[in-house]
Amino acid sequence: MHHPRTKTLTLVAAAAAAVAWLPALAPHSAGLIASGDTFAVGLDTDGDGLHDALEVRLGTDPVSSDSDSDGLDDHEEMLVGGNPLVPDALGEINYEPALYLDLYAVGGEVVLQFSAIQSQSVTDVEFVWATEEGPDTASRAGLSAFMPYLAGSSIRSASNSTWSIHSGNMIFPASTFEQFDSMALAVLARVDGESVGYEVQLAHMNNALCQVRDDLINQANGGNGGVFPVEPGGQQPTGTPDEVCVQTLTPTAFLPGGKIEYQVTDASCQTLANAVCLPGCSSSVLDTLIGIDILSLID
Ligand SMILES: [Ca+2]
Ligand SMILES: [Ca+2]
Ligand SMILES: [Ca+2]
Repeated sequence: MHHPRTKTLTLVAAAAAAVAWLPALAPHSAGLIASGDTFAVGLDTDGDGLHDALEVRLGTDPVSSDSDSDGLDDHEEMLVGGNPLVPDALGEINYEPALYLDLYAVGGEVVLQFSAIQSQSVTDVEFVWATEEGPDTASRAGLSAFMPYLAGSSIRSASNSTWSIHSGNMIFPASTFEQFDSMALAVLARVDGESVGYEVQLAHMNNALCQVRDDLINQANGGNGGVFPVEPGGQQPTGTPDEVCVQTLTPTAFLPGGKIEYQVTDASCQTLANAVCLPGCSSSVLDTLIGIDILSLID
């Protein structure tokens, strides 16, 4: 009989590891503006594990843990590859070791949420970082370098009772992310013995720090890529829940250092739930964005 081995995601700091690979914390010059009192760091109103600020950007309902009422909560759907806005058949969900990483900013802080779904173990967790300055900046650093930023962690059962979901949050000064035009951050781990990774790509658009996504959730609206301002409400304090630009991003060049040049070949804002259009969205057609595929840099 198979006895699953259970090992918690142990977040233990090695002694005083150097953090020199983290960018120096320059003065905050780019001016991420808090979007009012709508969002707070760490707020998860419906308790599904996804912070409110992430939910408005994904188009999921921040006050309903299961936006599409299919029995899988929104956070678990992001991990198992379901669509949190379209009912999925529970019996057809294929549970596999997986990681998920996402981030948002409120005021001067960037919150990084990372999660793993596992049946046996999560080991060898690492965060990896790359900037536009070249491939040698894809420093591979131990988890310990991030430990000063860890704000919390949790473990809960998945809908499939032999699986569990590990989550953690880290909080960084926004200035850490403001000094590069484009960068990428990834989490790597061995989950149930398999090496898995998940990355987020960041780029500036119209002076707003944005996350480049090729998986905009509400693809029923025709989106197949686009950007979210990292801060809900976008760069301007509009009083609106969030801003988004649904773009068709066409890779036009694969550059050294894992960099991918995309051209925006179409851009518009349709009715992504809870979001409004990023100012300048339609005029971003023919713009180029540089994304960095950090996972390609590290095999
Ligand atoms: Ca939530
Ligand atoms: Ca659901
Ligand atoms: Ca679903």
